[in-house]
Amino acid sequence: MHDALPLPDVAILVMGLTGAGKSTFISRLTQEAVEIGHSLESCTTEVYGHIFHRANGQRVFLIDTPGFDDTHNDNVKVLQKIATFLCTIYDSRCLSLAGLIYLQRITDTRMSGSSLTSLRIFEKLCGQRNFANTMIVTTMWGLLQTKEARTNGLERYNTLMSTPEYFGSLVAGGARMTRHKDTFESALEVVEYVAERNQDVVLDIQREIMNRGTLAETTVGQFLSGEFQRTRAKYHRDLEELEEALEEARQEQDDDLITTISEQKREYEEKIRFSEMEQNNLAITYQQMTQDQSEIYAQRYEEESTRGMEVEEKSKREIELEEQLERTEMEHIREMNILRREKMSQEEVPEEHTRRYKEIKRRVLDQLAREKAEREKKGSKRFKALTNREGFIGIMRAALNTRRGDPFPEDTEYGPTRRSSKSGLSRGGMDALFRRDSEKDRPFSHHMYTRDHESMYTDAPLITMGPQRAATFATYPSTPSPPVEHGSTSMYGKITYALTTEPIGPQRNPYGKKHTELQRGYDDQQ
Ligand SMILES: Nc1nc2c(ncn2[C@@H]2O[C@H](COP(=O)(O)OP(=O)(O)O)[C@@H](O)[C@H]2O)c(=O)[nH]1
Ligand SMILES: [Mg+2]
Repeated sequence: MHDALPLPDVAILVMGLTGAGKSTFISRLTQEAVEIGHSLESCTTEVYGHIFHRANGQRVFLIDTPGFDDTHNDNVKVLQKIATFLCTIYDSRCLSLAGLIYLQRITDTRMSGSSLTSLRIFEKLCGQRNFANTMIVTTMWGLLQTKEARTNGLERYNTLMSTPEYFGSLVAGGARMTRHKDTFESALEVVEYVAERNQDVVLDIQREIMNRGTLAETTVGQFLSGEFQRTRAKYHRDLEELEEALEEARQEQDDDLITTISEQKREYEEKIRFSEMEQNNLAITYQQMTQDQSEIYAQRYEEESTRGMEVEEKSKREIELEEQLERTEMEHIREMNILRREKMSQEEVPEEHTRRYKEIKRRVLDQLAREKAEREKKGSKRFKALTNREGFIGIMRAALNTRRGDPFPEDTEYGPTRRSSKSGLSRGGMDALFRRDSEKDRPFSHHMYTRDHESMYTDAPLITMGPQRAATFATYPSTPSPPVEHGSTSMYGKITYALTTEPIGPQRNPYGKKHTELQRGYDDQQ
């Protein structure tokens, strides 16, 4: 009976500096060009989940992320995008994180400033207790072509692994390090290892942003704030020196020097302003981040749906042509029969008639062939548009939709809610689940399963559950499970709920009832 439960989708976060080989790694595995036909302008500027089907049928979303890079100075924006993704999946429980992959080029002869910043950001975002869920993957071994280069590469590999400032801390915390051979098999090995461990990772940033509200207040946010302040302090020191030099130049009345120094001063002042602006961007709340993103995903989803429909209209035209062909043939046979019945000799069957028939048939067949070719050209797109409903954009859109509005309202028709990191599904998420089922106008129950307690169900309303109640359910006697109508799974710590519309047990539709009634309904059952 547990077979009815499909293996839940999981996500693996892939991070690393720009150019570390993240997109390439993912495309080795999914064997598709990673800049594929979805409407994202570029995979390296957006977070995007590429689907990989494991041999056991489970879907793994490999989450390609934009890299942190000092040269572009938009680390805050990148962090916002990654944080939005992470917090959305955590809050809506639409995907759980099975683990993390961090990519590093072995060809880099030294760890640059941006390499170190990127690595520190990764560490802070994860939190120490997730180091063991990380796979560090070194890339570009193929570029080391001489024996000497390879020896040096291996030496660097060991240094990276043993130096605390580099990957040493991660490795000491239980991270594994490996060499990627830039093949499907090599990528598969890494991903299978992570997927098989299936750790249900909750990162520090996911937990923190729910508790603390803004990105600035998270560990990684504080780290970046510190970096901004350090950089600005340096700029201010440089400015003071420039100020002194300017004073000297003024005394010496050296106009050229005055101009040069003044320009430099303006440059530094500009840098300071920019750094302040960037740091201010960290003050964004989870709610603000998701609001922007949910609009983006809604738009992308629309675009993809429209494209899917266009292709379907084309095949309607094909059907029309096929019908026309059939009609022409029928017509021809009918006319032939009439002629025969009128006892005209075969020789006398007007050649004109047959010729006309053949001509029409050829014309329709030509058109049909063109339509088919056209459709085949677009065929893969149509497939994508349709699967995307179940794909990354569809899932994110649905998850973000449940995020609209205040995820932690003080008061709802179900009663007061408390803002708590342990509160499980947000109110918005619950509302969305309930509304979905009330639309179907069927009594429904909740099917619930956990990692430890494989399967059990109850029709007691999910909405009344607090952490303790969920724990009670987890020990509730198990009952044969109905087929799960999938689509809404949500996780609550270790506990995963799946919603089913199969009527089981005492039936009621609690949607719209008051919190207290639901509570009583559940308590009566006990
Ligand atoms: N030789 C070699 N080149 C690679 C490897 N991985 C990535 N590249 C190349 O490195 C460049 C950057 O890779 P990309 O996947 O776009 O990096 P991303 O920014 O981390 O997504 C591309 O030109 C890739 O073709 C690898 O394992 N070996
Ligand atoms: Mg990329």
